[in-house]
Amino acid sequence: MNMQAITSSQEAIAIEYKYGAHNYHPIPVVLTRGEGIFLWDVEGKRYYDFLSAYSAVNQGHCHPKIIGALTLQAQQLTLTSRAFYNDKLGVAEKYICEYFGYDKALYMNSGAEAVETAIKLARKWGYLQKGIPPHNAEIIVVEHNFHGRTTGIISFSTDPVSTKGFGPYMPGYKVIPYNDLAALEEALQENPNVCGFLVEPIQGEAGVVVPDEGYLAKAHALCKEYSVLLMADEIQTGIGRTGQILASCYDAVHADILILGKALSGGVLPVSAVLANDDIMLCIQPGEHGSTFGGNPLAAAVAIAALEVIKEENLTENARILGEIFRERMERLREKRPELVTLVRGKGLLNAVVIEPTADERTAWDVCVELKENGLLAKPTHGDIIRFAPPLVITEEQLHACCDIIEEVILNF
Ligand code: IF1
Repeated sequence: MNMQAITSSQEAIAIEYKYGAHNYHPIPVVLTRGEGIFLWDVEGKRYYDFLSAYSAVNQGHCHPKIIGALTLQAQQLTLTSRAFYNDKLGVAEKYICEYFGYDKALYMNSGAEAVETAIKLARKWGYLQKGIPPHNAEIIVVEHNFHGRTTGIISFSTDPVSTKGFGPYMPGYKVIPYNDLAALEEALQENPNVCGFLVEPIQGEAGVVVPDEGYLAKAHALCKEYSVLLMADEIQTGIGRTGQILASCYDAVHADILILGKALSGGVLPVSAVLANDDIMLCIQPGEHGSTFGGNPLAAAVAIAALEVIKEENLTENARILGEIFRERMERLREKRPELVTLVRGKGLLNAVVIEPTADERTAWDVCVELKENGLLAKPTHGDIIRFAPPLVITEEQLHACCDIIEEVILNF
């Protein structure tokens, strides 16, 4: 039986509604092809992608080099499991370690899997190296964090939508305010059994919340003082997105545990990784952690290609330069409609605009539907925040064309 051909967006939406779980509320557009910064719907209409699958498609959709690596490897060997060695994993481990400056890497699949891996690693280090009594390790996290959707990770979420009805929750976490060094120091002082501080250098899902300059560096200094591991979740902010190869670089911070995902594969398949030096990574012994697909040859080949593209095409610098231009244009727009556009913030090409609801209760969602009608795809978070994050391959000319669309919609909203 051949795959059923969808002939209209309406048909696709109906079939998903009938046969798919209702765990999302997508913008009503049905996509069938992607190339670079562009997406096409089933009816053939072209859109600028300003979400990049939540920063998984930094290299642009279906990047030829990444697809080439995928298809070549796919015809050779896709999966061995870690029961045996293969000729690609070691190469990808060496490549990513040298790329980011760590002794060792542990490849997983989804971002949440990598975060769970980092949590297990920090706890193991706490027991073996710091001498924390068994089952007493605590990890400090921050308000409005987003690190994934497993039952373990939502145990320390502060978002009721992510947590309600999914209990019981995993203990061993302390929630403090983001961007608050006094709160971090107090949490470190009050519990000697803290093994890690898990934090996003810029909070993505919370609405691109950028902390004070120096926050991460001072947080890392406090962690060192109290023998606690800084665990940087760069799944969304990493790999060039914020105008540095890692957002941690804005504070010249080299996290003790680095967590990557999303653009690590250029959006081609799920690849994530945890990086750390030997004194931490070797706390996990053979047989103590893993996954069927973690570090498979296909993911290994794709990850190398995805990281090479970032360097070869200077995408980090492009994000930094075009991000400045984007925020400048959005600031000018805010000055024209200050009652509607109340805030513009971000770093590189990870930006957000806050939209006040109108008197007739139209919201950021309605702005995004209008943007879709005008050929640009974005999606709001937390009701009033629109995240704007195009693939890093966007040109200055294309960026201005997209700003023109956003301006047209906002000025006529
Ligand atoms: C959804 C959010 C973004 C992440 C950070 C870990 C993960 C994510 C900083 C987990 C994933 C995704 C999940 C996706 C939408 C998107 C998202 F709105 F949900 F929060 F980007 F902001 N750390 N973020 O951003 O990685 O397991 O998904 O591979 O769940 O709807 P994952």
